[in-house]
Amino acid sequence: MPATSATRIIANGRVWTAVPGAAGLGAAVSVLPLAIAEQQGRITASGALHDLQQRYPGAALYDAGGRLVTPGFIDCHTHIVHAGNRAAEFERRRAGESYQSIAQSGGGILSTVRATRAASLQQLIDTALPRVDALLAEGVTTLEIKSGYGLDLDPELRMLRAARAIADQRALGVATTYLGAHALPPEHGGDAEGYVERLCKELIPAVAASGLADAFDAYCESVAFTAPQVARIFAAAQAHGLRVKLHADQLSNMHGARLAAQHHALSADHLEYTDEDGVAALARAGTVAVLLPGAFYFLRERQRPPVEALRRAGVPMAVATDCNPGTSPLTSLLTAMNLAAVEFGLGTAECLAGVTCHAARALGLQDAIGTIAPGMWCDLAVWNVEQPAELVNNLGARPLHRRFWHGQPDA
Ligand code: DI6
Ligand code: FE
Repeated sequence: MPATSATRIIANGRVWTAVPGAAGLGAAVSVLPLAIAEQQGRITASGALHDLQQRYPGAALYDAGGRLVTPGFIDCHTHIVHAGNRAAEFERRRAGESYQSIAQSGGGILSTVRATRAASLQQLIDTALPRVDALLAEGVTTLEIKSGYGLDLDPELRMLRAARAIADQRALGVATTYLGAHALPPEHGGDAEGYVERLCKELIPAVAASGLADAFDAYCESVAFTAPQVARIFAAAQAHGLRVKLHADQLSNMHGARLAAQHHALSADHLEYTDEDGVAALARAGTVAVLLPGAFYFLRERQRPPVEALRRAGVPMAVATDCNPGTSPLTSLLTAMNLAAVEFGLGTAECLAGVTCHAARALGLQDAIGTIAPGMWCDLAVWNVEQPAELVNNLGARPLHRRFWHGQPDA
């Protein structure tokens, strides 16, 4: 490729990017004065402005004005496509009822299933877009979107189509996940084994064939599916070419982390009740631990994920919103970072890596997004802050100056 064909140089930034796998993420955050060259949406080089201008004469210049530049943020766990709302359940929980008891009385996930099944594709898109826009306004350039509130073939495909449509209508990347094992559909009358059988034989093959799902997810929990059931379901998903993720050990220790690791899952998410064995299994498998402090906060959970053990074992930790109508009605990744810092003790660099390189790994996209390096998509966030710590510290601030997706700045 001729060196003169760079389309843009992002100049005068103070750049933070993680070096995945590097030790000492919890230590000081270093920021380098760097220019970034971009061509056809991808980063081609970074270095001194003078050098890049010599290498790419005629490139357009974008002046970051000395601002902090980070990789675009990645929200790697959301249920942002859904219908209805569950504010009434929030009131019930505040009156003392538990999430589990609300779920067992037909509320919880199943209440969102009823609303989502009744919604059209257009309604699903229209209700999700304001939530998506709130994330974009905080520098998010890639979003994972799960299905799982349809629990039958047509409404699950509709949710996944809505997710793909959102990617067409906004400047962002969307990774879709078929959350086929979220809850037992009501029409199965308590017959979990029957639904597992149907998932393996009928639903997973059909969703995989649709090409609408990039990965598969399950909820391993007392209110959802047991570990042996998830093991069967994962085997079917993998046989159909889908990589797996797991909602693991959120409300109780179901040994979900171990199960996820056994299946070489991309990620195990939540992990409040994960024990040392589970942490060791994640480390061996290279599975990302996705921390979801929004759900922890809204459920007033007391048990914290084993962050120190994860850190010691070198398990990459990501941070996500878990945006969902029941346990985490949260559309702010910056707030999730703040909660991860305050409630779970993550450092600034851990929070930043958690929404960039480690979030990318949780989606299997670490070779394309999440760091600022040649060959990666030029997805960036330019911030009106002096130090990275402000992104974690300043709750409710609106620090984004500009977002770049695939090399293009937002208007
Ligand atoms: N993610 C989930 O999928 C479940 N909890 C969580 O953190 C249930 C979400 C819901 O109640 O709708
Ligand atoms: Fe979730």
